[in-house]
This record gives sequence, structure tokens and C-alpha cells, in this order.
Amino acid sequence: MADLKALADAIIKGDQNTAVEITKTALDEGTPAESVLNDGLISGMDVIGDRFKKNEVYIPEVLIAARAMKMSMEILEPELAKAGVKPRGKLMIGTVQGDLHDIGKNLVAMMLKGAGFEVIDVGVDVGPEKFVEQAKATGVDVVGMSALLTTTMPSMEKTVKALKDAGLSAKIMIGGAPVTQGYADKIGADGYSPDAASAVDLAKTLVA
Ligand code: B1M
Repeated sequence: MADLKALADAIIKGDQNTAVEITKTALDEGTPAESVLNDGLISGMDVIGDRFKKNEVYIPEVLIAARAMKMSMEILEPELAKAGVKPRGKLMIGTVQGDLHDIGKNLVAMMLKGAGFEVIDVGVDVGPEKFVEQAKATGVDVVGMSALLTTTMPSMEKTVKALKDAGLSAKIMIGGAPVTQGYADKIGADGYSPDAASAVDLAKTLVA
């Protein structure tokens, strides 16, 4: 019987070979894909997120864990689809217009995937029109924006306005080093988070 606790431990350690092996064994043995996801992968990523928030692990450890999770997800995804398992929510994320920084955005996207969200990554240098067009086309529950430059923060405000003017009901969350809760309040975003682990908590609240 595949040990899902060992799968969670493999994710925490970033041991992708073991993670993939246990994922395959669990599915071969008939363990429901949803249990493999919740009790193995998400459970491991939850621990990493919590340790990251407490500064007990740093970005490299999170990236390694996320890579192991990604490898296991590639095996699990078709089974989840077959079983009709719905993601926790659908979220779009991009770095705003004029801004090419994507390391933090990618980390947030990986943590969200690890928490069971379907994530549509629209890349960097994304203008308000593209955010609106993509949000309409994909019907996401949440639109996430990242900015690392003080000079590109105003693009967040323009995007919030464009999304609201387009009548979209998706919640909006923002983040990035120069961004604050005060700024989120000022531009009418629904939430701000300072790091990738808190972004997961926020996204869960926004789709609840
Ligand atoms: Co640039 N850069 N950079 N840079 N860069 C900074 C941001 C800067 C602070 C450096 C400095 O001067 N000390 C400064 C900005 C100053 C300011 O405006 N306040 C700066 C500058 C000025 C520039 C250029 C203008 C430099 C130039 O060309 N003259 C230029 C701009 C290019 C452009 O975007 N148009 C530029 C270019 C670059 C590189 C291309 C060389 C490279 C980016 C590579 C890449 O991303 N692919 C780069 C880098 C690497 C940095 C630093 C060194 C590191 C940024 C980073 O990746 N941090 C940075 C200085 C620094 O921070 N020490 C700097 C790690 C990352 C994990 O953290 O992105 O904050 P962060 O993400 C965190 C949180 O913020 C949060 O969660 C993440 C994980 O915990 N978060 C969210 C992020 N997005 C979120 C979204 C959410 C929720 C949370 O919800 C949706």
C-alpha cells in the first residue's frame, strides 16, 4: 500500500524521484487520485508554505519542492480529470505592464498549483486589455497581479479599473516587493499578500 505520508515527505524534501515513484504506485494500487493529491502533494506543499512563512526554509527549498510536486502532478492530472475532480478554484496570474520580473510571480503560481488551484499564467508585461481579455476567455475566479517596480504599480490600478469597467466579477489580488495592503485598498483590489505562502491563504479566502 503506497504511503501518502511518505509522498508528502518526498515533496517537502524536494525528492522528485521518490515523489513520482510513490504517485505511480499509489495510482497503480487504486488509491483515488484525489487522496494522492490531498494527502500527498497538497499536504507536503502546505508544510513547505508554512515553513516558508516562518523563515524556516527559503526560496530554493520552495522551488525544489514545487518541482517535485509538478513532476507528480503530470502523472496525476489525467487521473484527476478522469475522476472529475474539480480544482479548488481557477486563478490567473501575470506581471503587470512594463515589468519583466517573474521570479516571485512564478513562485506564487507554483504554490497555488501545489494548493490545488488551476493556474493560468499570462506571463510578464501584461497590459490591462490582456488581463481583461484573458479573464473573460477563461472565466477565472481570481485575477492575480505582480509588480516589482514602483514605476509599474500604477498599471495595477489601471488593470483593476479595466476589469471592473468590463463588468468582471473575478476577485483581484496583488503582490510584489513594493506593494502594500494600503495600496491594495487604495486601488480597490480585494486583497494583498506579502509572500507566496500567504498568497495561497488569500486565494483560498477569495474563492471561499
Ligand atoms: Co530588477 N529591480 N530591475 N531585475 N530586480 C529590483 C526589483 C530592484 C528592487 C533592485 C534595486 O534597485 N535594489 C529595483 C526596483 C526598484 C523599485 O522600483 N522599487 C529593480 C530595477 C530598478 C530593475 C530595472 C529597472 C534595472 C534597470 O534596467 N535599470 C530593470 C527593469 C526591467 C523591467 O522589468 N522592465 C530590472 C531588471 C531585472 C532583471 C531582468 C535583471 C531581473 C529579473 C529577472 C526575472 O524576474 N526573470 C531582476 C531582478 C532579479 C531583481 C531583484 C534582484 C530580485 C527580484 C526577485 O526576483 N526577488 C530585485 C532586488 C531585490 O529584490 N533584491 C530587483 C525574489 C522574488 C521571489 O521575490 O519578486 O518580491 P518577489 O516575490 C515575492 C513577494 O513579493 C510576493 O511573493 C513572492 C515570493 O514570496 N509576490 C506576490 C510577488 N508577486 C506576488 C503576487 C501576489 C502575491 C504575492 O498575488 C498575485
